[in-house]
Amino acid sequence: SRAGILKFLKKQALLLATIASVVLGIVLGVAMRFANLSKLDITYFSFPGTLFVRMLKMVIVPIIICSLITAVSTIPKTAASKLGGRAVVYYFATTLISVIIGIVLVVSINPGGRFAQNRSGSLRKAEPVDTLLDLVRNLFPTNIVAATFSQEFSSRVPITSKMNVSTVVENPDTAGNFRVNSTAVPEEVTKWTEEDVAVDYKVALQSKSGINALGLIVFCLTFGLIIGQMGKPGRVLVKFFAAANEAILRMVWIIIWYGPIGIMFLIASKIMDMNNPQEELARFGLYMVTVIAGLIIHAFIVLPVIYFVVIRSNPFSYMLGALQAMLTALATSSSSATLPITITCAEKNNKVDSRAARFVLPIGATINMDGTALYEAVAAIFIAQSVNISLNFGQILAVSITATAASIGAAGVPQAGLVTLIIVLSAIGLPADDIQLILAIDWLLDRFRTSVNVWGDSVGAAVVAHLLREDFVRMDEEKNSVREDKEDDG
Ligand code: DAS
Repeated sequence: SRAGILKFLKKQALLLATIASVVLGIVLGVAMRFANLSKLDITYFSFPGTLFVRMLKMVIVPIIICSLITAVSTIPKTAASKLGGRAVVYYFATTLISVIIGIVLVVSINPGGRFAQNRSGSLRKAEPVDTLLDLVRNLFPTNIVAATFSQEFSSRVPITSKMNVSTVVENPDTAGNFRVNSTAVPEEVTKWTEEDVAVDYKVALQSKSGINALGLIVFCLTFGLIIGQMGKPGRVLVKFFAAANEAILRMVWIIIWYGPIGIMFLIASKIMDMNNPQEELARFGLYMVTVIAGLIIHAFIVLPVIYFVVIRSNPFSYMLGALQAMLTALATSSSSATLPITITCAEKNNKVDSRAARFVLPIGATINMDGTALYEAVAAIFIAQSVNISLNFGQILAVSITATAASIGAAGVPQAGLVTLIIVLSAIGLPADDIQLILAIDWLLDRFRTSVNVWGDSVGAAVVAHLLREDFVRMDEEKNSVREDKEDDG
């Protein structure tokens, strides 16, 4: 009926606007390519998109802090450990499945077999030990807030020999823009081409490990558990964080309405920024097909089946509720930046129990990356294929284990997966510099895998909430009876 359609349109207005903004962004980007703007002008053009990402990042730290502390401090210890246990099993199982899908596809399609390529560039050895130690070290950052988003730039930032690290002051935001402080002159920036920049992976790797939500998570979980157990003196803190959480979520709601504009400019400016898309597509066609096919299988078959088997309701209407977050992930290439919207989608649209959502989603955004794991497995084997190295079973097993670990280690920021791919490569004896072979197309695959990462987290929230539903009901009953007792007393 007409009224029904109108009601639907009104309810989904934001989602529809977001879908429209993705389409408009693509059209605008393609059209603006004819204007041949310089890199610097594209940076100006993308300003509204940059603002969107900045707004999201602004609320990430408070959101991680408040939601994790609230999640674990408001439930009994036994429920908290059950929640944690179920979540970890979910993260691990789905990541492993996605890695296996990736391996099966890349081995059978063999996208790298068509062109054996000689290595270019010097061989710089990656030290896997360093990377693993970094991971553990980052569980305990010296400054939890600063560590979360300090020193942010991705491996895609051109670091020339003329520059030192301090000259790049701000990450290329997700649109791939970067800013340089006064030590480098703007003309120099506009003159850079892919050829004359050397990407220093080692530097990128170190700076990546500076972005570290893991440390914040460890801190907040411990803190939340402690104040939950403290009894009366802890109660004021529990209430404080719960109230702060509500306030932040309202703030996110404002940011969400700016989303469509931000998303449109992020996508348009990225398309304007592409160097030579035809060549990239021709060279990486089959490899891209392999990665994207894997992501589609995981997102549209595996995760929905898991959802259906556990919850017995329609996974695709759940997906509709999470779509806003998935599109934001597509535009920002960052699970962390998307987190505020992922939480809102789960709680508001999909009515997932907030105690589960606030636990599963912030942790998931940092460690549960199905898309990244799949991508890393495919990428590593693709590289081996294209340098004519055939892998034995043991090496493929090593790929699956390290790809899982590398996806956990990757931060939820643009192209983090490309950097942690070094771990996978070194497990099969390939040099770190080989990531150069797939660098050109990574920005695009990054967007798709990030979207799948966010979808995986969203399904996880629903699954874990469902598994704990009886515990939650019991907790609510207990809370109500305590309240009634109090009222009786008064
Ligand atoms: N872009 C990522 C994310 O935020 C991780 C990756 O690079 O794979 O999920």
